[in-house]
Amino acid sequence: MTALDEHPSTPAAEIGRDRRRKEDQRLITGRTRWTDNIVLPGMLHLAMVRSPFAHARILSIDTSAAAEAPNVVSVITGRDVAEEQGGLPNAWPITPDQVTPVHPPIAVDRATFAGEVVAVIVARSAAEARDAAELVDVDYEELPAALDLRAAVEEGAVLAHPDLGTNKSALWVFDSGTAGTGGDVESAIAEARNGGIVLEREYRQQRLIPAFMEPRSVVVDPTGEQVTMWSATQIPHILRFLLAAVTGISESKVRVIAPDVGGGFGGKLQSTPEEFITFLLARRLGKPVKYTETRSESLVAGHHGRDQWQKLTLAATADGTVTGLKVELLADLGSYVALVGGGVPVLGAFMFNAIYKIPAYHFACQTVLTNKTWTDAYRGAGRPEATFGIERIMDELAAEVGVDPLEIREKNWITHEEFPFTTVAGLTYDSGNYEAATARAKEMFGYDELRAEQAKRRESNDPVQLGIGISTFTEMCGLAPSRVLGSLDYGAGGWEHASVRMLATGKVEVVTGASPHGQGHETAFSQIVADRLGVPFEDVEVLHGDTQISHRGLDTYGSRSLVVGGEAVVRAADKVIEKAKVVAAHLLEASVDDLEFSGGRFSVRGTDQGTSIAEVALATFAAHNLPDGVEPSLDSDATYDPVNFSFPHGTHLCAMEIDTETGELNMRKYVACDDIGTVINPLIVAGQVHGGLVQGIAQALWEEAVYDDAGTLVSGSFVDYLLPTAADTISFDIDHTITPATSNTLGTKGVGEAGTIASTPAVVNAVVDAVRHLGVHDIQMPCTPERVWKAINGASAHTPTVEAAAPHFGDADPATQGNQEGAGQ
Ligand code: MCN
Repeated sequence: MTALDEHPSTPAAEIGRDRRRKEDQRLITGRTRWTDNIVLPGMLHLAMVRSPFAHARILSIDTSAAAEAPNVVSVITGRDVAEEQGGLPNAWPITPDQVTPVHPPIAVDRATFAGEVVAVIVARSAAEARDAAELVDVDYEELPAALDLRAAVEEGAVLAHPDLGTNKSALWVFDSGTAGTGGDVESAIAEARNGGIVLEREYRQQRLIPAFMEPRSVVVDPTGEQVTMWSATQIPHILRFLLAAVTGISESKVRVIAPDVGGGFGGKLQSTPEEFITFLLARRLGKPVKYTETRSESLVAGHHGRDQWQKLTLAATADGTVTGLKVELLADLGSYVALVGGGVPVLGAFMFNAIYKIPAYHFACQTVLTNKTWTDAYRGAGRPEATFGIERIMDELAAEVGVDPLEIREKNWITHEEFPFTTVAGLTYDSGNYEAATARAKEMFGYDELRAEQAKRRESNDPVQLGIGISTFTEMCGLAPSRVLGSLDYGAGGWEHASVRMLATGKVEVVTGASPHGQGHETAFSQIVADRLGVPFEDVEVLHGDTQISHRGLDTYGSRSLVVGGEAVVRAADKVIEKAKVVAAHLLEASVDDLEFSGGRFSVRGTDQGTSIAEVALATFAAHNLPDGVEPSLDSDATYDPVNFSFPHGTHLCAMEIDTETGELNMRKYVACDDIGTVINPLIVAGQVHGGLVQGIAQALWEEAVYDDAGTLVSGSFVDYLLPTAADTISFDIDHTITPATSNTLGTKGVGEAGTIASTPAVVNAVVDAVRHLGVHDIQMPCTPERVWKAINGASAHTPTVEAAAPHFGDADPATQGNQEGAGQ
């Protein structure tokens, strides 16, 4: 029995309702306060001097001209603060022997990527600080830079950190045979080589930049009893803990506030050098200090995401039943191991088996240090990469067997009767129905009609070919449970905290430890509480993002806020009802056992006697007539730590038209049928899915962080980094099937990353499907018209065979990635 069943007659008026977001009025009318809008008396401003070299020894820094510049208060180099600046934390050492370079906020002797801070100007205005930064004269000795991920692991490679003696940071391995969750993958492959199918494929996950709308900004005020930091961050609570842990200042003397935050996508799941520098200098100078990055700084020095080489070996029987999967990854960490950077591919380790019953599985990831911007979580973090790999190779398997890619998926997926299902990676999927989501997606897409059109175009040799891409994805989200995170050596837990405060007037304040930055928690959580307590939606206020208001929390990432934070809210609200029931029974002169609660009213069963929760709140506030020993407060807290992840899934279908003469791509249709359990706010969810889809499609078609041979980010502005706008996309068709999650009261699953995880392979599968009959089996992302054209023109017309599979991992020349004929650039 769920907690919802305990209040069966509670009207579910709000859950499932298309409420416009409460937050939007203040956001879109400019009546909010972004961090950069904060102005404090006597505030100083910072500008960063950043290394133009990917790898260089800092011989000397002449700050004299900058120090003389108008209104410059101070110029600081790494050497000036070497003793006190500490090192930036890595919260997820994925192996005990992980090689983790010390990460000083300001480089001291050596710059390790182009964009690293080497000196800081403090001035009375931001403009003056920036002008003075131009006057700092740094004498660098340029060093050889480790820039290519695959070259970096070879014998005798250039070292990103020569003192460490290696670029290999950690090797993380999961083996189903050893773990007892499945068989031995090598035996499965050996068996498949004998009459079955073995496919070897390499996929490149290009480097991406989480281009949030609001650049990162931080203000630190050290002038009060506490040091207060405002930061455009996703993680105010974690940041407060880290500031205290690194600097030794008592946590109680540090207050972190995340005001309205303009997007993050994982890019603000970080404790940044800039935050630590601002904190340090504000305390040193005893004055409020602000730093707001420029867009260029954001692109070059905010962390990047993805950047992997994946090698997959899939074993199957001749009819396409998968018997084993081996995954070998190289993951580029950049020049430091970021807060959770090393753990990102580990999250993917649990998702390569996806929705399929794979009897044997081996996963090995080598994380690698290079002289590039450090990488960390970017929307989906590990799971989009895994989903891409498996969904691409399932298409390859279908081509090899000669059946429709949906048929091969159906042959291998977990059927709805088989839930709960423990996978070969050791996770237990609690609920799902892949058949239902696929059937609905096919219907919306007009699958059979489009396949018929595709056949016709192929037959008539139409210059514009049609491709159909499929992605039947699942993901693990709702980051928690603490014990599981602990078993993976993650440095924190995954619980979430909430308080529900009944005000005297019957209005309600909800405090959540989840810290939204665009997700609409104020609206969705108000809907949950309005239903739970039977109060009007408008009467609920949701507070968050200030460690002094919300003293406990683990913030927002990993699509965790609803399934973990929302459940904490439900549990706190239920405690309010239990407390109020005691007072109501007293006021009604009835027994607690005779009371029922529905629609915000306690009534005595079988009578017309009753009182509203608002009346009980007022009576509790007055406290004139409470039962003996009952405290005059209905306020309640809950800290929730789930026992399992949440497993959203869905079927995404994409139709792409490809002009075979020019390589031009045109998305014709995109259908997403996601199962995210109970939907709290369909409008918010649609926004999340749309935004997620665009981000995933952008990886498939447009975005890439490109470095030149010297290690300079050449896609360092929005002119070169192709971030799409609404005008670049089509109108999506979305719908939902619902199999409630069993891990939370409301039956919800997360949605914040689903669109991004699912869409990339759907699009690339569609692109490849359009030209597969021309002999192409892969095109490296982003699938630009040039790459598509080259793949078509360099390819012979035959279908890839087992023998002609992709080059062996580690030996492949990046220039020939794309298909076995080496034309997919
Ligand atoms: N929701 C719902 N019903 C569901 C599931 C979710 O109504 N069954 C609502 C939730 O109440 C919440 C929103 O959808 O308002 C997203 O919920 P959830 O899936 O819990 O995700 P989080 O709130 O934890 O958000 C994190 C997720 C991640 S990891 C990234 S990255 C991301 C994303 O959200 N970054 C975003 N969405 C973003 N949206 C915006 N605008 N900006 C970002 O930076």
